[in-house]
Parts: sequence; C-alpha cells; structure tokens
Amino acid sequence: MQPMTRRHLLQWAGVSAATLVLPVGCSAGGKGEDGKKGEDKRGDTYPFTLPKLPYAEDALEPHIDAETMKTHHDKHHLAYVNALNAALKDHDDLHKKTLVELIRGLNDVPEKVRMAVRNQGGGHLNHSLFWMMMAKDGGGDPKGELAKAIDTDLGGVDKLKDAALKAALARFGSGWVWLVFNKGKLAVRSSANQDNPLTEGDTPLLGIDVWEHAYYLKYKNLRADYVKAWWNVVNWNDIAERYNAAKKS
Ligand code: MN3
Repeated sequence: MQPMTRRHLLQWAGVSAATLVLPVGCSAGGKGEDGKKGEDKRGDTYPFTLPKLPYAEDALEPHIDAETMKTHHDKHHLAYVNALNAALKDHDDLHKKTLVELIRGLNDVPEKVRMAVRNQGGGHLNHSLFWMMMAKDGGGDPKGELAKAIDTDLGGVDKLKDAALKAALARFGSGWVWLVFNKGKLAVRSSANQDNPLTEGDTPLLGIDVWEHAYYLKYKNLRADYVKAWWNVVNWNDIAERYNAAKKS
C-alpha cells in the first residue's frame, strides 16, 4: 500500500473519459509504474486494494473526528474493497478493467455481478475520491476558474452550499451529494447508496458522503450539522484540479 501523494492527486485529476484513474496506492502492487506504453495503466484494476488516507486520522478534527475516520476507512472502505474482489474473483474478463471503467460502463457489466460492482465498486471509488476531497487545512473559498464557474452556474459558493444541504436532506436513507461537471456546466446532484455520477455520464468533482456511518458517532442523527461542518475540511485545491482537468477533456 502506498500513500497518496500530490502526484497521485494530479493523476486522479485527469478525468477525461479515457484517463480517469485512481491513485497508484489503489492498484495492485503499483503495477504499471514500469510498463507504461502511452496510455496510463496505473488505474485501479483487480485485485483492488485499500488506499492509505492522505493525512492522519485526526487531521480533520474537530469537524470529522478521528474515530469516525478510522472506522470509515479501515472498516467500511475495506469492506467494499474485499467484497468487490470476492465478486470479481471468477470473472477474468473483468480483471483488466479499471475501477472507473467498471463504474462508467456499469450497464455493460454482466448482470450476474452488476449489482456487486455497482454497490461495492461504487463504494470503493466513492471513498477513494472522498478522502482526497478533504484536507487538513481545508475550507475557505474556492479560487480561480472554479470559483468563477460556481458563480456563473450556481450563483456563488453560498448557493452551492445551500443546494448541497437541500440535496443531502432530501436524500432518504444512504447516499451521496455531488458537485458534478457535464457539458461545460456545474450542477449539484445526489445519488442513492454507492452510485457514482460517472454511470450517469457526469464527472464528479466534489462528493459528500451522507451515509450515517460518515457522521453518526459525532453528529448522531443531525445530518444537516455534519454537512454544514463538512465545508470546513473541503479540499478546494483538489476540486479545482479535477474541474480544470474535466474542462480540458
Ligand atoms: Mn462512507
């Protein structure tokens, strides 16, 4: 398992249809580092592994507590990875596909394993993204082109936060709230369970996990308090890199 570094973040930021890849730490034994032939093959393929957190478990305190981070990463995320591997074990035809290819092409995955890929693969992808979308010195306001696009498309960052909160509260049960990019525009969406916007053709830029396991230890049933606090740890640099890459592709 390798730590996620700045370089890996930049790789992940390459969100074009062909190159959306996970950090090297997510792939098996860092394969592909040596054998690159044009296309970046360092994306995540079977057998999938749990990426390390890019910061300490207590780095997001007091907004996201260390115990939640530890359980969320070491137990929940690991469970998605293990269940995905178990589901794909006997499907050699899918072993060459990256996680992103599996989720984007979900409807082409054999029906027998489609639901497992959707839920467990989605869980692995969403959480791999989620850790990078937060930072120890996060929060504040977006800058540059991203800030301009948020102003133009959504009416400003306060409106974005309002829309995200509304979407979070309207999402019955478990799911995610997303800031996505599609056809040159930003939009706020939400998804059920572990569904990722890629399956719907949207590029995810920012995602807030609104499963109870993401907040219950600290916020109990108060999802709104958690979502409001989440903006204190948002990694705008990461979101901006992903936005810039999506815009270019
Ligand atoms: Mn979660």
